[in-house]
Amino acid sequence: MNARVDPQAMTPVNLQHYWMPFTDNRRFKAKPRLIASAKDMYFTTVEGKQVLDGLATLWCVNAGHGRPRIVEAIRSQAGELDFASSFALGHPLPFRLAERIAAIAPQGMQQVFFTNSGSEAVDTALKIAVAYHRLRGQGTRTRFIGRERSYHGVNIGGTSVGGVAANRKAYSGMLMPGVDHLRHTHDPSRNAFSRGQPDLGAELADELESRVIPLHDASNIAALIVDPVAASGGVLVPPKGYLERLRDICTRHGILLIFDEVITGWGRLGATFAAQHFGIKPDLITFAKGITSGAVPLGGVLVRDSIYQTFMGSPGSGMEFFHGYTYSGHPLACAAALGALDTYEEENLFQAPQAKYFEDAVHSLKGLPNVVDCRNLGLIGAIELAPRPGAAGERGYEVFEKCWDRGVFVRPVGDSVAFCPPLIAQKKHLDQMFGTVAEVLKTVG
Ligand code: PXG
Repeated sequence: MNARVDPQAMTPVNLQHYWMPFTDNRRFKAKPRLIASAKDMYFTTVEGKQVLDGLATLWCVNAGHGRPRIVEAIRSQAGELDFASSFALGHPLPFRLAERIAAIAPQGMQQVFFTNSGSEAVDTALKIAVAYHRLRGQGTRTRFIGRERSYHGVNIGGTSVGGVAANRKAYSGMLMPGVDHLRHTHDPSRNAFSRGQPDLGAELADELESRVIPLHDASNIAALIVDPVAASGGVLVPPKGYLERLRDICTRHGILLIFDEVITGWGRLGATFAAQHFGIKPDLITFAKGITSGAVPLGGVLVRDSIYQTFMGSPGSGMEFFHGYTYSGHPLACAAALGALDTYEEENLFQAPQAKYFEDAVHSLKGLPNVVDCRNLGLIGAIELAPRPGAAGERGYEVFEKCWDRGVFVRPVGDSVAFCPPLIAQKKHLDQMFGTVAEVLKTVG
């Protein structure tokens, strides 16, 4: 509903008891930002203010808010079948959804395991990798390689392979053993203001073969996991040829390659998955977020057919994979996903129609105060600001707050500011978004 909210009609909200995730609770509760409703590209706050959603909320509302097919699918499913489990029982929806996903997934990756979130998808993919090697008589392959500044969710597996230092610090002693990390690919000294993929840095992939594999031995390594574009790490676009080299090295050493496509999936780069955009075949793809356009939690893992067949060919009878969530394949989530896929398809949204206009808009911010980098791919991008001496992150946060006050929502990532609008964004929305950011940058010292 896009109707203006009457603040008088709202019950006052007690902010005390909800412990908000990944939030500076004290700062937020001192100056709350509460959304009452949302439609298409805009939030309406409880005060009745319209705010343009420049981040698909949390990199997920790819079809925009309140889209009729998704809303209707959830409504009618709730009245038909609220819940049936998928543990040795079933209902048609996850089968239908998996078939639908298989039809648009990379060739040879036609099997889908459902979870409720991206974090669960990541931990599921890690387990599939280890169990797969074990079934093939390679039970020593239990180590994982991640990458600095990559984000793979908050469960123990994902935190361990993740490379965002702040997310790991408090949990250092409880993380999974046997994990190593590649260095990240961000190099503004060579690649600042690249449009699309940077030209330089493919050789950064080589340390996998020259340093990491020799250190642990390939026979002990299960998989490498990377997010093709590291989004919440600051929108780091991979250099040309880098992902291809990773694929090649993994193949030569029998190491599985996991693409974490929780953000890059579902049209963000102008294809269903980044794997298709880059023309690279990983062995496993994790997804979540955009599959339902954020309307109901749902995640999953797309699995290479031969990996699935290894499980199905395992000796004896009985369960092939000791893993699953109560709500794997939940009817409401599957219904929302089918509604979202209908919307994406009918409106050709996986082509990210405004990607070129978006690229020009991101790079139009070059030259404004403190802007030291602009980067983009598909419909995701960021600018990077020089940090204030002794106050890293403050400048980025100020831009975020001032944009919000002027009716545009963007996300600070340290001193970077990230942009990830819904795929339905039109030129006029991008004009409003980047016009506001430009105006704000001129006021931030
Ligand atoms: N992998 C990637 C690549 C993600 O971006 C997850 C896994 C975990 O998904 P769930 O559904 O468990 O949250 C994500 C999630 C941020 C931010 O600050 C980004 C995410 C989550 C929370 C905050 O940008 N991405």
